[in-house]
Amino acid sequence: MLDALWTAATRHPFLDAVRDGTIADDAFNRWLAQDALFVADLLAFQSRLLARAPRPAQGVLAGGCVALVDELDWFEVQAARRGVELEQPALAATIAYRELLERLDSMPVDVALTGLWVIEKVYLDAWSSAASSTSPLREFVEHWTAPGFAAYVDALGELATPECDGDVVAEVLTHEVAFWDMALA
Ligand code: HMH
Repeated sequence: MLDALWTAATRHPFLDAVRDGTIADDAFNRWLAQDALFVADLLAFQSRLLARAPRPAQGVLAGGCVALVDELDWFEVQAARRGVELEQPALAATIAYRELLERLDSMPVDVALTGLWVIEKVYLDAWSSAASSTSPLREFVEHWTAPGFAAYVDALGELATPECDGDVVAEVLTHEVAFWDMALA
């Protein structure tokens, strides 16, 4: 069950189309604007999580917050290049994901840390599946599969306890699938 969800969230027609260079511009641009909204929500969530994190988690989480601020800058540059307006209303999948992040606030800190690890691990694996030396979007794929990001995901993995928190793993993965689906809808 969880294996099937991991696969659904990391092997998606959206990612295949990015790899093959067949993704429609409007689909990619819609996804990009929604992901920028998600990253802003994630930064807010991660900042709240940092505030209640145990000592050994503080450094990784704080570094991740800085990386998310840089990521928002990077989205602005990419959006401007592509002529994408980032001030867009959040679509249903983005709103539902934000609500999950807010619910994680009232869960035990180790459950929330596990949720965060899934959020980042699934993204790394998903973009790895879109890798191709010929895709016109390879700059994006390379950005989200960079070694520094993989090291961050590993560091979060040291803090996560997915074997204890299967429900939150499944919930995050379900929202990830819905997020990719949104771009193709
Ligand atoms: C939907 N999941 C989604 N967007 C992201 N940017 C990440 C995870 C990783 O930060």
